[in-house]
Amino acid sequence: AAASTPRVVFVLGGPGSGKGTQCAKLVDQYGFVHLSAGDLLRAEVKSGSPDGTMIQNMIKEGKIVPSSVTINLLKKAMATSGTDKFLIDGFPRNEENRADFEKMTGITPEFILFFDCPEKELERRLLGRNEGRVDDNIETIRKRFRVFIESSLPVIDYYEKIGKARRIDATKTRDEVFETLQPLFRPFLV
Ligand code: UP5
Ligand code: MG
Repeated sequence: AAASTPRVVFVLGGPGSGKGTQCAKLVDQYGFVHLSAGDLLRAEVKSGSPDGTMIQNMIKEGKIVPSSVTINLLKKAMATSGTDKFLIDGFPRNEENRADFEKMTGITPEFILFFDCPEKELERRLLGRNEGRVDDNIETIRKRFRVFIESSLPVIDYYEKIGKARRIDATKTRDEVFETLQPLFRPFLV
């Protein structure tokens, strides 16, 4: 059978806004495949790939890895997944990411989620997380916040303007946030 065009939802929001947490819940209930761009990049570092050192340095500085690297990882993960419903978490982070993904895959998202949360709460969550991430220290966290505001918010604005952004109040509890997602994802059950 001919492969159908994948259906993609981009899950965006500041560092620690709950993207990974909510994606895990959505996978269980709606049968999406969850692709975290950050997780794919961290796995690439671990695998000892030639790009590994560059990627690790970018993550430590809170900088955005060149589009082609991230998009190739996403494309490979999509191709081997065996499904056609994807939550792409933490990507696109800048205008280059957004435009290159469209060019390299031909895919435009169904909609994007924007997990909105003030920095004070994001900082509290990131410093409370204990997963040994090289970017969960106050110095890198401040850099990630700055990059989010300067590079990632304009991407969210772009989707706002074309009516594709769905703003979610991410300050609520995990279960409350998940409740607010239900009406948006119900159409994917059919
Ligand atoms: N938590 C979650 N929900 C909560 C709630 N409602 N109330 C209270 N606590 C809540 O959650 C963070 C923490 O908060 C957890 O402890 C959780 O239990 C708790 P999580 O779900 O992990 O939030 P998330 O938004 O996924 O945070 P994350 O730190 O993963 O976001 P980032 O966007 O910073 O990280 P990512 O992994 O996407 O990217 C890391 C780096 O990789 C980037 O800085 C960049 O250098 C690089 N990168 C690229 O270059 N390009 C890409 O395309 C992607 C990444
Ligand atoms: Mg995450």
